Amino acid sequence: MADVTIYVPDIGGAEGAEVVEVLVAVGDTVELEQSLIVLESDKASMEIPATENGTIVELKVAVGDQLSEGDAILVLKSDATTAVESPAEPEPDDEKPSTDSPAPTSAESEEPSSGSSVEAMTVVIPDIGTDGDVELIEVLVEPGQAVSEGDSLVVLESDKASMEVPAPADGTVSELLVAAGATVREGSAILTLMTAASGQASSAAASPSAPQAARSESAASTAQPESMPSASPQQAAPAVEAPARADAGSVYAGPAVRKLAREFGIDLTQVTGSGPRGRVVKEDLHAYVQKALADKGSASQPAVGGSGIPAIPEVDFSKFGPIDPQPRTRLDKVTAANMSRAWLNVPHVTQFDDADITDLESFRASMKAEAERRGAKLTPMPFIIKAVAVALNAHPKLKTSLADGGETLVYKQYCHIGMAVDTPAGLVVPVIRDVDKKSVWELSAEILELAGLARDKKLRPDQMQGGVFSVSSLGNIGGRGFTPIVNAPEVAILGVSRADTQPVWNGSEFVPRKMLPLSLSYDHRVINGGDAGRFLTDLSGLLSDIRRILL
Ligand code: CAO
Repeated sequence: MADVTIYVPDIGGAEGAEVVEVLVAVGDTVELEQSLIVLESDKASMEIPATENGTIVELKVAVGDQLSEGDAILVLKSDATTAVESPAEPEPDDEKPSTDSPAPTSAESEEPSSGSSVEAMTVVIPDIGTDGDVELIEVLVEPGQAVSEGDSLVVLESDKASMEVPAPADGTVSELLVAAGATVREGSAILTLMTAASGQASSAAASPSAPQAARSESAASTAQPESMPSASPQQAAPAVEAPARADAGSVYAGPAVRKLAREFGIDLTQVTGSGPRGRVVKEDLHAYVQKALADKGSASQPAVGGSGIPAIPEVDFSKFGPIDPQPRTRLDKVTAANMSRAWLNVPHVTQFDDADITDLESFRASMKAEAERRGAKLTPMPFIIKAVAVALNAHPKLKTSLADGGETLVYKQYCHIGMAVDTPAGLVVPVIRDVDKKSVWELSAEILELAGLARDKKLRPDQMQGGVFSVSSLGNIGGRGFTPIVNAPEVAILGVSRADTQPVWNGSEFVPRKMLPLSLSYDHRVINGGDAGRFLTDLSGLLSDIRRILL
């Protein structure tokens, strides 16, 4: 990895612009375009971005310095590794594999007689759909191990799920650059892979499903992964996204600070700026959040719900008998935090109904042979999800979200539905897109695929985002009913329990009918009992006579 000095670019001829904020520190990993410092001239303030990904090794400026174009700002260890980090002495032309291929060092390359060479490729964490740090919980390979493109290299655990980073190309692991327990983010280098190269483009770029990896300078660009598309993480609860007040724009703060404030839901007008001329700097936001957390009970807390709730006392259970304390997975802890946040922020009401699915079950049984022919598993779930989509489109309020601190209700013209999946690592909610446009067969295949990916920790972040409503089915497990917690910022969730044959009065006699218990929890700030009742009645009707989903 090469040391790269970043200089002040052309700042419109401004001489002696003052450094009013240093946004990074030595040891920080920065990404291309990430703001490094804020300069202020007599005309404007401007943020100077990183010109490449890397880790900062030296800061050459401090707040108060006067800088002009060409002055050094900092030195970073660039992630843009060359295939040859320190090129070998020029070799005689007749020994080179080809005139435009990089000359490999003897330590890092071999030259098979075929004329192909071996390149050292630094594999980095691809776009994982989150701006923040994630924990690397497992390293699945070791130096010397041969891997094929797509083989899992490491396991990450973000606030949404566990995910595995696949090898971008065939090769042999030469060096591990991280260990389990490390905190990483997009762009962090994880290992060096020796890959076969034929003097052409780097193999990282050649693979469409490869994660973003540093490439040789001979290829001179970076691959954007398709397997990990860029997507902003879905907020688990509205408290984090509480909008800033309308007059926050008049607060003296740079874009990076505004972005951070938005992410934490901090009203900038409430923050006292400690920078020059009252400018709000990052440290002010940290101090503000710390104070808000400390001030339990204060109404000004930005991201903390349920203020003033007394904590449950810690108990030393070993006093009563043998115990076995187990560390919880990050996914479990984040799920717990999201559940508490949704529970504390959303006034929940749960409404119950039983859908008569006797005919649906007969139809499903009659389709068993065809399902086997198609290699499908036709459970009640695809019918339920399909019926939910039809009912949601008829009752669009059930798929809205609150915005602008409750001033606006956002109606969504798409119908992506989340499905809770129970996995050994914890609860995850993959999202089935455009349910209203898919057939029951398609949904059945997708449910099977997403549940499999969830259990194998292979869901991509974008496969867990964008849901408008969630369904949580415990039908395969059992139980007569439960009250699911709304997956905020969604406003409603359907709980499905185990269908059972019950005696149902038909007006003259009791008849055996297969009844499916449904429970609809909803956010009473948005949905009232009438809305929920009409939705649930329609949904039950659709499930009782599944032909109605065609109407
Ligand atoms: N009533 C009776 N039987 C049901 C049923 C219901 N409501 N729902 C499913 N079943 C049956 C299926 O028909 C299947 O039986 P057969 O193999 O005899 O046909 C069996 O249960 C197993 O189903 P499945 O779990 O393989 O598939 P599914 O489509 O019903 O569910 C999924 C898929 C991913 C939703 C489910 O596997 C799962 O993970 N559920 C747990 C979700 C959860 O944890 N929710 C709680 C979240 S809050 O903590």
